[in-house]
Amino acid sequence: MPNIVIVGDRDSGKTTFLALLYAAQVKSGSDRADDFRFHVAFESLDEISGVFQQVMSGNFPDSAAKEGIRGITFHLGYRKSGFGILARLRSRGWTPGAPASLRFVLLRNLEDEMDRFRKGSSLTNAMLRDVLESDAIAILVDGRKLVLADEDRQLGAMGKYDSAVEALLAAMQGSRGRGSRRSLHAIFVFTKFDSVDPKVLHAANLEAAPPEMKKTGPRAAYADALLDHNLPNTMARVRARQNRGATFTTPSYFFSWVRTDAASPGRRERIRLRRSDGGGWEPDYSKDEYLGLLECFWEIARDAGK
Ligand SMILES: Nc1nc2c(ncn2[C@@H]2O[C@H](COP(=O)(O)OP(=O)(O)OP(=O)(O)O)[C@@H](O)[C@H]2O)c(=O)[nH]1
Ligand SMILES: [Mg+2]
Repeated sequence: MPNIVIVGDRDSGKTTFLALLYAAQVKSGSDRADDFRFHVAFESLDEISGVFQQVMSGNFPDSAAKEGIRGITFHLGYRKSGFGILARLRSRGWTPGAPASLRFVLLRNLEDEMDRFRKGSSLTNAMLRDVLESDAIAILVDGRKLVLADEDRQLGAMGKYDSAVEALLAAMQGSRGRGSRRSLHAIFVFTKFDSVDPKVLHAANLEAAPPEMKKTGPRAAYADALLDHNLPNTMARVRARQNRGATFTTPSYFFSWVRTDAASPGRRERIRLRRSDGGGWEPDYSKDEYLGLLECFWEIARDAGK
């Protein structure tokens, strides 16, 4: 089964991201439920449905829900090749086929994990073995922690995160061994993009919103302008041609945001709700980005299954 590892710093929006991914998936499958199968592994079912219910009612995951989720299995129905989910939603043309499974492994405490790995006492952790053998890595980048100046990055959380991610990528490549033909995919997901510092975007000469998904060139340039500065070691690793070990394919980029209502005395910040297409309410979030991301996962599952 193809594995995708999801990494993110503490408080970077990991749980919210998984809940919104689940929401996008449930939603896109609801009109043709039989074609689009989605399951969550038994051990994480409670947690994922808990956080799902929370975001569906406008709450960020609470601290009780934050701790549980570690691994999630999606079973994905296949679409006809060249027929994306966005097109499918428009036209309703959907070819049922054998479902593929995709397992997500959520790696938290990345820095501690990589410290241990560097000291050689790793792989006692079964999770880390799954991680090293993954086909893809989704790297969450906290939009609120993006900075302008090099000193800020080195002193702040981003610098440490950058080294930890870079170390993990190196380990994933190394564990593939020489001449491995399976490709490695890197997917960058900017979280909390609704609250990225406008000064940071301005300094990088960027618009407030990223170019739309189908404009892959400008979109990559937009993301790279932020990533090259904030995750320089990670980006160098992703781009490097390897003479041994696996090489990364061209990265994909997605942007996650929600609309919020500010906290008031006695009330936490809330996710704003909007009417959904099929009636009812859903969180006001970057749904197209999540559908694009699901599509990207499908492609990885399909390639890995070949
Ligand atoms: N404005 C805004 N805030 C967000 C967004 N996503 C997460 N947050 C805020 O970030 C907090 C942490 O989000 P979580 O999803 O719990 O983050 P996490 O990485 O799972 O946190 P830990 O499991 O504690 O490491 C939330 O309580 C929100 O306050 C977003 O898209 N927009
Ligand atoms: Mg969490």
